[in-house]
Amino acid sequence: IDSSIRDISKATGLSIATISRYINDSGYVSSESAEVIKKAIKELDYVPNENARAVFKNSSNLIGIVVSSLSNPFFAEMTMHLEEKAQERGYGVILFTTNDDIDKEREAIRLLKGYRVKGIITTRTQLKSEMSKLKTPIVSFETEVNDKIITVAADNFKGGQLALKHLLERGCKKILHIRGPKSFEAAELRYLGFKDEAKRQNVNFDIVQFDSDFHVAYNLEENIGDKDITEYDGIFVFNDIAAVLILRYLLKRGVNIPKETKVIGFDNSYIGGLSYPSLTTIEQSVDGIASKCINLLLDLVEGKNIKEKRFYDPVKLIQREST
Ligand code: XLF
Repeated sequence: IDSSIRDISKATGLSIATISRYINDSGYVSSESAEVIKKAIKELDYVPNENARAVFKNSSNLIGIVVSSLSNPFFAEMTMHLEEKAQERGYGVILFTTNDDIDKEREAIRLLKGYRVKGIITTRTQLKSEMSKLKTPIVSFETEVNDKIITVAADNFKGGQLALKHLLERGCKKILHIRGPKSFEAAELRYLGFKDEAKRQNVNFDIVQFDSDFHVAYNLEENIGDKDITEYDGIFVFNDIAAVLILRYLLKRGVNIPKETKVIGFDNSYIGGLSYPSLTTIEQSVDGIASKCINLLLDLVEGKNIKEKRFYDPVKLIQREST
């Protein structure tokens, strides 16, 4: 028994059973007793032991969030919104970060099951087969796990198309795409959209492949490899954090942005507004996406049957100084 329930019992002279019934709303308590207990709870500043409750009900009022990394501002913002929206609907959050490491992700899911969370939001999960077997409701951001699990994502393909169109409109002729890791489904779709539009417009572009987004700060040169990226006049980078690193790389080499080279990112995370020059980008609405993830997950948790399994959030061009 929660030790503070004993304190309430002592203070009120009522039995532990009566107090538990009141707290767990699990049986009759006379209105006089309820008043007395309520007063004691306030005076003793009693907070129920959520662990004990979870064990008792074999469930909690918590959802799990498994996020790639908080050092990428997009995911930091997304986590903030997810927590806020969960709270608005009466749920708390347990957070794990994985750095896109499969073993860390597996361990996060195992622990979340142990915490008896009601549902889980994953971000670009790499554990498709494990996710398919999970009994807990899931909403997957970006990765399409299977045709039963809900995926929420930006319209990444369309975003890639918009990026190419914008570079052409700004007069770019020699174009480069900094492509994200192939395991990021969203980044792949951005590349495919960019390629699709390039084909339609009959233009070519080169590619530099990155193996990560938030570690690139430490091995940017290695990721860029032998290519002289200062030679290009238009560069589409698969996300904002990588794009800001590219801005810095080019500026250090004396490239004038946007005069000589125009750079466009993807996300519209706050980092692009802070950089100098500020970054043109394709916005994926982090607020809208977080709302969608939480509302869909909690609808599932609360027993709703949701037929649609794919939700693509609209994207839009945000033009700033870098183009
Ligand atoms: O997974 C993609 C790639 O990076 C994600 O949406 C992001 O754009 C976040 O920065």
